[in-house]
Amino acid sequence: MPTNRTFTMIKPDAVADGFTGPIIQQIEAAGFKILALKKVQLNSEEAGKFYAVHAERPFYQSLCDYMSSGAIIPMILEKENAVEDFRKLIGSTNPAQAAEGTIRKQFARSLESNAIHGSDSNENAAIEGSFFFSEKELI
Ligand code: 3AN
Repeated sequence: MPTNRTFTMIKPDAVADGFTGPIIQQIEAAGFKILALKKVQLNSEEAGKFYAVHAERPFYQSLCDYMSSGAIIPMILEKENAVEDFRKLIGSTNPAQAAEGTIRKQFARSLESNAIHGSDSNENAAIEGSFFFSEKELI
């Protein structure tokens, strides 16, 4: 995946709370183009595969339960410097510590139910994006 792309998911808390529209509006207003988007629900095995990198962390099972508890909206986004700029737009992992105006500050419920995911590197953006989308789904 080229370096001007990143991967995101609106998480079950934000979808259930009715924040899909406002979050997408802020993503587009920040200059990101949506290349691919869908609404899906993972089962816990699929969530476990997605978060395999966290398998040894104490919160892993809870994270997998939460991420499979409802619909999510995965997306592939395009913008110059996409990975870094998107991490700034969403704010710190813990919404209590996220900067004012960031998506997590505005819409997240808690550290675990933190509204949105953003890839942390170009390499992970490519891996995570291909978990949900094939190249031909990117328009
Ligand atoms: P980020 O999503 O900001 O890159 P990661 O990759 O460290 O953060 O964590 C992945 C997800 O795991 C977070 N989005 C959050 O839902 C959950 N998580 C991270 N740290 C904790 C924690 N200490 N307790 C509970 N859940 C956590």
